[in-house]
Amino acid sequence: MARTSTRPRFVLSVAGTDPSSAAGIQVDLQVFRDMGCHGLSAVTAVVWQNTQGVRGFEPMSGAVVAAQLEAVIEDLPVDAIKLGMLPSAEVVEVVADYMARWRARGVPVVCDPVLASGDGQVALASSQVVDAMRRRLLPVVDVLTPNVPEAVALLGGQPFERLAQGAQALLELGPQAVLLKAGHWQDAQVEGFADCWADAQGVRLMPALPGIDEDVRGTGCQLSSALAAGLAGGHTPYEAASRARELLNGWLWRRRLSPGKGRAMIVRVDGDQ
Ligand code: PXL
Repeated sequence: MARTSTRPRFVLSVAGTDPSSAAGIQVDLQVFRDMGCHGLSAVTAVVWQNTQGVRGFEPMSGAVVAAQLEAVIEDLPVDAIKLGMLPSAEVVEVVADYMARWRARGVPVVCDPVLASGDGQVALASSQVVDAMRRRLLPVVDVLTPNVPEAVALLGGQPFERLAQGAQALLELGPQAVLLKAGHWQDAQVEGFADCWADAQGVRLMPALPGIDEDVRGTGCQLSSALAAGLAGGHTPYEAASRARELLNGWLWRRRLSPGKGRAMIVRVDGDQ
């Protein structure tokens, strides 16, 4: 970690739950622990799901989310924040207000805009959520980490031809930086690069990492959590993003298992990184 202080780092996840601990808050807390941080959390939705998919969810009210965030902000140090599933426009607005308060204290905010289940089968947010994110949340975010379908939705349904164009257009919605995840996007294959970074310095493609030919649950949650933990440790946003991509790639290679009847997930039983 870049910081010399010995005070433990505290990272807050504001996200939905996953009883199978492949995604959501349960995995975010494991990533924070993996990276030497103490994890804090505020639940935005209780989701019932397993390796086969999302079965349903119950959104928390804005007041319940606010009460959880108030309990944290009044009491504990927070060095970075990761936002995951925000199930209603009301919750987005409450969270945006708290993010503005934390950022005024210098706390960086990573936003993973979860709009659908990882397999794309179940909508986890409505079009009102997308509007509220554009209006209220994106301007108070340090790093936005969408995949391509989420990026298209945030851009009002407007498809883009190149990743760089999409990342630049998202940057214009207000975040300080964008990590646009390529997934199986064709640029990634053609140009030998994966993922695109945009910030005030410009837009760049990030180097491709050794791919795995399997669809694994919870990768977006873990990437954004690792990025937030890197920021908590004092890394610059670009360094934290590069490091998070490499860590996730290592976890995919070393810890990928299929314990259930559905998609693979990352299983941590060894305590290493
Ligand atoms: O992987 C996206 C995601 C994030 N957070 C929660 C989820 C999912 C996908 O299903 O359930 C709570």
